[in-house]
Amino acid sequence: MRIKSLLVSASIGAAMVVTAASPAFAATGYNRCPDFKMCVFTGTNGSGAIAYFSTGDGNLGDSSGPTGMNNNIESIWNRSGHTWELFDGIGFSGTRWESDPYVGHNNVIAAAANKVSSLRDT
Ligand SMILES: [Ca+2]
Repeated sequence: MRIKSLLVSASIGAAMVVTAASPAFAATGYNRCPDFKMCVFTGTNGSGAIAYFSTGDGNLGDSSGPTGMNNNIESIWNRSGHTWELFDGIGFSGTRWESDPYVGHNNVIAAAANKVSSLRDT
């Protein structure tokens, strides 16, 4: 009887692990952004593909770092704790926009939507 009892307990334990893991796979929108990162999204309101950075990327159009983000960012969440610069050109050139920390997530301003080609932590 003791062995049977232990098997039942183990079965319940396994089921609980599966349940607890499910929300992580169901993360959507802005909630995909890890702590302490600069997150960018291809769609508005945290939709579409996500990429996130610790220090930045001098050319979103090349194969180094995330791909598919060049001239394709529509919303951001700066969770880095630092101000970031975002640029229309590669190599931190051209029109420059700033992203302040601690202001939550937002769609980028219309002038910057689908324009950012490089970005960096200041
Ligand atoms: Ca650009």
